[in-house]
Amino acid sequence: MRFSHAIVRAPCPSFADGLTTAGLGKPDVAKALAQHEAYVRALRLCGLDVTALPPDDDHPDSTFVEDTAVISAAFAVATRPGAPSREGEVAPIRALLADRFDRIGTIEAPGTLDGGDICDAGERFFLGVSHRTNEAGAAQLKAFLEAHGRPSTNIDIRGVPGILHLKSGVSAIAPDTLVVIDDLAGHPAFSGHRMIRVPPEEAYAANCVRVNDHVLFAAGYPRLEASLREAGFSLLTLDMSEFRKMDGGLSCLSLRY
Ligand code: CIR
Repeated sequence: MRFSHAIVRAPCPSFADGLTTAGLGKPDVAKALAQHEAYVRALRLCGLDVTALPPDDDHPDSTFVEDTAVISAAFAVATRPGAPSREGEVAPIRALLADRFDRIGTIEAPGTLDGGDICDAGERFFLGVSHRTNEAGAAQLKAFLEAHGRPSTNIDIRGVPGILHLKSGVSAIAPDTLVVIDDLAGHPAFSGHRMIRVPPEEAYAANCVRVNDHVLFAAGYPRLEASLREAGFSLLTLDMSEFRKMDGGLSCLSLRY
C-alpha cells in the first residue's frame, strides 16, 4: 500500500451532465473543482507525485479516472467501462500508462470492467461483478492477475442495493483490514479479515482510500470517522458533496501506484 504516483483529471465544464442515480441534484462545477483541488493537495501531502490530465469536456464522467484502469506497482490494465458513454475515456489513460509500465493488459469485448469494481486487498484482489463489470471482464482480469502471480475472488454485487461499484461498499485500508457495509460483511470471501463496519446511515463513507500513512475519508460521517480514528488510522477528511451527487467517491478520483 505504498504509492509514489497518482493520475487525476479535474472535472470538466460538462461534469453535471454525467451519469448519476444519486438523486441529490445537480453538482456545482466550481465547487467540484475546488473539492478536486483539495483532493490533489491531500495526495501530495501523502507524498505522491500527481500527474493531472487536462479536463475532457467530451466525457462528463472523465474525472472518475479510477474506472479506466487497474494499476499495481508491476503492471497496468486498461479497462473497458460498462457505461458506453465512458468508453472514450480509456485511450488517453492507456497512452499515459504505456509510457510508464512495461506490462499492460487490456479488457476486450464482450468484457466490460470498471476500475471501481476492483479492490486490491494486498494478498488478494476482489473483483466486483456489477451492472458495469460483467463476468467476461472479471474473467479476463482474473487471468491477467493469475499470470502475474496475484490471486483474485469474484464478489457479485448485482443484488446489493445502493452501490454502483464494489468499492462503493468495501475498502481495503490495511493488509488485514476492510471497511465494509453490512450487506457485504457476511460474504465468505471477507471472512478472516478484520472488518470495520460502516453504520448504515453513513454508507457513502465506506469508500475511503489508504494512501501511505493516511486514509482519505469523506467529511461528514462522524461515527465511521470515530471508529477509524480509534483503530489508529490517520485520516485526511475531504468534502465530497459534489462528487457524491454524481455517484463518485474518493477512490474514483485517482489512479494510484
Ligand atoms: C458513473 O456513473 O460512471 C460516474 N458518474 C461515477 C463513477 C464513480 N466511479 C467509481 O466509483 N469508481
